[in-house]
Amino acid sequence: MIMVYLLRDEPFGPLSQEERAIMKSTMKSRIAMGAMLMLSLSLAACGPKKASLSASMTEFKYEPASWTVPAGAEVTLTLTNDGSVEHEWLLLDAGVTITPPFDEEAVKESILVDQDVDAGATATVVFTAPSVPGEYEVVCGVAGHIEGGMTGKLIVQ
Ligand SMILES: [Cu+2]
Repeated sequence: MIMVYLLRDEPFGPLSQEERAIMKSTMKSRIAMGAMLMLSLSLAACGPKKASLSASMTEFKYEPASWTVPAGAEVTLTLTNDGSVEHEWLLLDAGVTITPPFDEEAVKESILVDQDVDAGATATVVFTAPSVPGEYEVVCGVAGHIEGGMTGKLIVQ
């Protein structure tokens, strides 16, 4: 009402029916535009975060051996096996740590990501990072490799 009065030639005169109608439709379109702007901003803010990680695998380590990702991010992990035997990148659920020897059957419910890579090969795996921040253990499940030191950690922030 105040804005319309200020725009009028006769600032303090009464509003005609036509002026009321114009004011009403202007308000409506402004509200619609505002709602659309807020929607597009919230969509941009809520889109999935993305992270790209990589690791080289050799006997018996990951390089690097720790990776950091935002919670819930869509992660693209590229694994290159620069060693001479098969290696794996297994991500374990929160609170799960492995005491060798590795028994895959015993922890299979807790394996979030399981990627094997043949010697000399490269593999890419896409997964969703855990939604709960924390440190998640990564191990190579090939017999004897954890004992050899082939472990890492995924840090979720
Ligand atoms: Cu290995």
